[in-house]
Amino acid sequence: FSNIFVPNQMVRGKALARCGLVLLSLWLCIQSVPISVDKTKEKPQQEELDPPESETGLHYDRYLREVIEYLEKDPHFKEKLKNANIDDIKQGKLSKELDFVHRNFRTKLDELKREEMGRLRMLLKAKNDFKEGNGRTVDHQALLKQFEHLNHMNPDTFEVEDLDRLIKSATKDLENFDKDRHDEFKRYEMMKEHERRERLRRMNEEERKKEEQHYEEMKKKHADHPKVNHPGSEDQLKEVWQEADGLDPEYFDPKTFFKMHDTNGDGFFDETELEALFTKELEKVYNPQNEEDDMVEMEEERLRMREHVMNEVDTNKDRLVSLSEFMAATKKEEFHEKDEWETLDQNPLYTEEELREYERHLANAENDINQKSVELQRQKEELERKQSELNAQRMGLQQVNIKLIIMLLYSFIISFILMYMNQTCNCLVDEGEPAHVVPGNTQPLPPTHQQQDVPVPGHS
Ligand SMILES: [Ca+2]
Ligand SMILES: [Ca+2]
Repeated sequence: FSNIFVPNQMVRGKALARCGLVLLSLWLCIQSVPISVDKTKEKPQQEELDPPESETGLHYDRYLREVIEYLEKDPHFKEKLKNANIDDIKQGKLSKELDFVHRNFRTKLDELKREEMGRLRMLLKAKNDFKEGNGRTVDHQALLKQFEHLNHMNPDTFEVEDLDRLIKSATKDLENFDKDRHDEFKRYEMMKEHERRERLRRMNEEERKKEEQHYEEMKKKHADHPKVNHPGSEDQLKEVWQEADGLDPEYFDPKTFFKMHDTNGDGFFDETELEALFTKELEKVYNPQNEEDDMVEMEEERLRMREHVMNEVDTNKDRLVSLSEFMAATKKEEFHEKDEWETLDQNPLYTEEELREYERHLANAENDINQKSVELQRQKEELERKQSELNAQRMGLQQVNIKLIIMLLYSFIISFILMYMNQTCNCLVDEGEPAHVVPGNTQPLPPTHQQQDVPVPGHS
């Protein structure tokens, strides 16, 4: 029994050991599979889970989006926005910050405008040189380089008409800056009103009554100010002459006034120089310390004043007031008129219909954001679901791995036991046990195992 058993056990032991090795390599293979899966799948998931920049949840998204480019460069507002929660924003707590942003918007436009004004001045000088017969000294290539967006111009021919076209184009650009500022201001006012109404809507009746009363009081307080002189009128200029320049109004002289306030001495009043003349008038209406005075409105008022004077005085429409244009204006009848300037709060800036349209626009923008937010939420949940599926798979694989390791250990233990038993059997055979020829073994048996030595029954 044991003669047949031993070699069989050895074969099985070897087979089990081989099987163990196969299982071991199988286990190693399986172990490496989930790792490679995770590496390829986890990265895009992480990227998709990051909320995109547009998901601000802001109530006044459109308004903000328009100025967001400036904000990105503005660490002050960026910090404020980062630390504000959505309720704060919806309750209009950021509106003060938006005023600040609005000023930035205007400053940016002003900067662009100054550049444009500089180019306009270059053109005017070139035109003047042409008129005086110095056309050959004009570097028209350099001038054209300033107006690369006007590629319809032929750089080979360059006449006074070309300069006129360039001036017209530059002037149009400048008009656009003013128009942008007006539009921006209108939106600003509509947003302010919209925010106010939203705030009222959230209040109880008592709070609302109090708030409305306060609003009316502030409006009255704002409207209560000294007479604002008509911009460009004798009274207005005399006030500057007296209060800013410290001169006696009895000796008011327009030509001296012009020379004093042409601060860059180029012989023209440009827009900035003109606007500076209105500061005295504006200070009568606007004080940055007062709750009821909005300094954004003050700048809009300044713009209106300058536009008014330009319309009246700049007869050749080059957006500059020459000394002769100025002197001509002081000789007109209107120059001596004493009527009061109507400030912007005296006339409605927008109709109720325009406000409703603007609010619809805001609501649509908010709706878009909400939809995006819902979609993102859905995507996030989907990703989380996939993630948990992956985790479950990984857990399952780990359990399989543990089972395989146990099996492997078993197989090693069994093969070890078998090998031990095999050795024990061999020892017993060596001590005189009869042995049979091992099947397949062609080796001659040792002499002690010769057949004649073995007693055969029936042969004595
Ligand atoms: Ca000037
Ligand atoms: Ca002019």
